[in-house]
Amino acid sequence: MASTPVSKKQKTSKDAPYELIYWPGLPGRGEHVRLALEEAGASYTDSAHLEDGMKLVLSHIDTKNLGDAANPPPLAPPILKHGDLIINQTPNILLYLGPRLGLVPKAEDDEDGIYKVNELALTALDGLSNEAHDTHHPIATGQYYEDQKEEAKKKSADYIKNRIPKFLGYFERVLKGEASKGGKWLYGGEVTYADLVLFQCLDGVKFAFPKAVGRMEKEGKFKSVFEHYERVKERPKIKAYLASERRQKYSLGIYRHYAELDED
Ligand SMILES: N[C@@H](CCC(=O)N[C@@H](CS)C(=O)NCC(=O)O)C(=O)O
Repeated sequence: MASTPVSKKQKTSKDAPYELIYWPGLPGRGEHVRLALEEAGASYTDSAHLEDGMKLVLSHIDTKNLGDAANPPPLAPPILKHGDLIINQTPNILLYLGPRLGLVPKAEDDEDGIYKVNELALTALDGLSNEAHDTHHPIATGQYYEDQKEEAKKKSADYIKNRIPKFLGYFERVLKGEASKGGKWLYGGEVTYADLVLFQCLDGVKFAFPKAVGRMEKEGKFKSVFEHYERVKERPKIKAYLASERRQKYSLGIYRHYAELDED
């Protein structure tokens, strides 16, 4: 393969702190990045806790921003800045951080492991984050929930009946599968960022639909998934983070609790 011309190489100082740029005031998709950084004990700044955090986010997604010589402009947060590198898209950020934070298998032990971890994270984000958002905004992201309540009710009923069980059932199989290497973690017998993503997604869905998910937990069909959730929650650094002020409360983001959308 031809080597990259020096002028096109991205300079990234490994000593630079990670900078998470995300809307202040809610966990949102930024939480997946935070959990990875927290689990690894990495030092990072978070616009959620900076005085001008909102301005910083807006400056990156400003329609006048054309990016720079090496970085296209981001469309939406979360955004990660690391030295001269600026990237966005949650799973893309995790793909970048995974090897740096020790949250994917080492390439020398498992060359393709990173792609397995990424597929698991993408699957959790598809079904338990993106689709969870669509339950309260099934028609238009730019319109109020109140203007699409009827459709949201229908969407949520289907989400509870068909989609949550489908995705929890999938992760139940993953944890029972041989590639999990023992069923403690999703892949390869060690914690990876996919475990953190699934934890955060399930935490959000539990918040949004406490009755439906509570019932599913009691029924015992997805026992391994709920045990996995508790296992992630009890990891010392995650536990300390969740108890800290850095962990923000759910608000008007992806995961919203509207009692009328939950089951009776
Ligand atoms: N696929 C992107 C979605 C990014 C995204 O939708 N970000 C939200 C906040 S969680 C946002 O600000 N969206 C603005 C918009 O879509 O107009 C990712 O995973 O990062």
